[in-house]
Amino acid sequence: ARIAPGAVHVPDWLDPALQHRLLAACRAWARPPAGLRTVRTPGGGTMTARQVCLGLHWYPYGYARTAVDGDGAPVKPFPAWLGELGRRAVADALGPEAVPEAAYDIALINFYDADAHMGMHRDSDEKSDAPVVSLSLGDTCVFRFGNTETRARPWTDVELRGGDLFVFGGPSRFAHHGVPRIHPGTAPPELGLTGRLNITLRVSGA
Ligand code: MD3
Ligand code: FE
Repeated sequence: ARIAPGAVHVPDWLDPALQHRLLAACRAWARPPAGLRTVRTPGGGTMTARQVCLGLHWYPYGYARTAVDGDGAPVKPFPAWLGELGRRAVADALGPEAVPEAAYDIALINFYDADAHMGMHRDSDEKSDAPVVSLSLGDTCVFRFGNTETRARPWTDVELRGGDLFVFGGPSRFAHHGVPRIHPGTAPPELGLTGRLNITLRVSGA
């Protein structure tokens, strides 16, 4: 479904085998070095969703080659198969003409437990307007898609379920968005994941 120009939600895009493969890969990426860490915000707070990065390490607000607010180790590489998955996702959601020329080279993976959330923000640290690909696993969440100008209303709330794809390109690439809440216990039981996991694929433009 098209939520806004360039913002397309494709429910159930990941088949169960791909969900299992992605979950197993995320569990391996979450291990040290440069594994899962708590993101520290410049004001001295911490984000409730924990994160692991591939390709480049995101920290508020920039990218680095090492896990600067983690253990300082070099960031794990971004695998080619994940980039291919990203290109297929964009082609399916927006059409082949929207697939970027540049390769996907960053993954940010967020782990949400029952109480985690993410405040309204824009993603503007990439030097590219290539579409962002979002893949969800596990618990359903409320995803809030806002507007480009302000963090405030108007916004649209959408339920994102495990297996869903969302692509944000064109005029939606720099829209505000957030995750106000998780619905605990809604993950498909056969996956073996407690909580929610979101993988975003990005082009750094670097
Ligand atoms: C719209 N993640 O990692 S995914 C993030 O579910 C982030 O973990 C949320 O916001 C999550 O920055 C939301 C959907 C999403 C991701 C990136 C976007 C929407 C976006 C970038 C631009 C516009
Ligand atoms: Fe974001």
